[in-house]
Amino acid sequence: MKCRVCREPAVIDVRRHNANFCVEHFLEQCRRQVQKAIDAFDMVQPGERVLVAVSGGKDSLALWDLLVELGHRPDGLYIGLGIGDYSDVSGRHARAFAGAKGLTLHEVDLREDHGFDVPTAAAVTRRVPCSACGLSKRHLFDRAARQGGYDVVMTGHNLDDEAAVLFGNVLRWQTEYLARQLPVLAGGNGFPRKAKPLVRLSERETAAYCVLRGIDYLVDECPMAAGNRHLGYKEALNRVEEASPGTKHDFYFGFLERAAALFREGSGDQGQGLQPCSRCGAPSPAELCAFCRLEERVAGAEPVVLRARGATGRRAAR
Ligand code: Q46
Ligand code: ZN
Ligand code: ZN
Repeated sequence: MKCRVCREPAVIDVRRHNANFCVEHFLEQCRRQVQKAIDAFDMVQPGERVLVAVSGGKDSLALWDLLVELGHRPDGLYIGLGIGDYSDVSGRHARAFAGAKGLTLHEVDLREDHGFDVPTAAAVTRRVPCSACGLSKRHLFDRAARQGGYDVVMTGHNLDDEAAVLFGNVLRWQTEYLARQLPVLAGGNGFPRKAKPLVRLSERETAAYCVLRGIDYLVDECPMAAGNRHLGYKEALNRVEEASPGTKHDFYFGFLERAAALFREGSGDQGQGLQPCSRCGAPSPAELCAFCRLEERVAGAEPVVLRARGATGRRAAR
């Protein structure tokens, strides 16, 4: 197996590009794919301030590193979700990376700063954990960007993530979601621009990037992801990709090129017709925003403690 570029021994094959790469040229390929996504979708302009959503996993750390390599000076934001060891370890990876690179990492802790955590919110609301978790993350990233003067929030969603979400949205013809499933969402009305510069890289490639760059990341999946439909969609697409390399890419980028505009009419902007939340000031369709409603509902509830993978227990309220 030889590198496509230099013919030296290769360390990775990328079947969808029908190519093998040595370390140097694989890293170059990753940088090139991210730059291509940034340019194609106008994700960031020179001089703009970038905030990276950092979870401590491979995708967000690869993204942060790649942006620095490409000449940006992005800050990171880590949100402590209170998901047991998973959160403790992920926070350590995020801090270690920031410390080693001399980068600024902002932190918000749901339990300390807002009086609840994801397992408790899931128990109180009786909904899947990803629901309160996603709502909290969106709210807190938007708020950090607003308060910190950041122009764009970047997240580490990769090609596998986006293809799986698209697959789920198509299966149910969720046209509102399809209208907003873009690698970049314009900002405005109190919201920062949102961008996903890793859409041209697969999960396997972001993992390989971290290993080859010596970046330590949290390998474990979130213990609360069980039952998340997207995992099933990912597995299904992986089987198709295995039999026919390039399918995920064609599915996702074919959607962007040929179908996305059909769903988009009047829904490209975030937050039209919203008013400031009376409690936190975030743009909101109601007097209280969804995050403040969640916080009011969950704060003070008996905290749920994750004992082991997937198992939950309760501890006395503080
Ligand atoms: S952290 Fe949160 Fe994810 Fe865990 S609870 Fe779901 S959304 S799976 S990226
Ligand atoms: Zn090479
Ligand atoms: Zn609010």
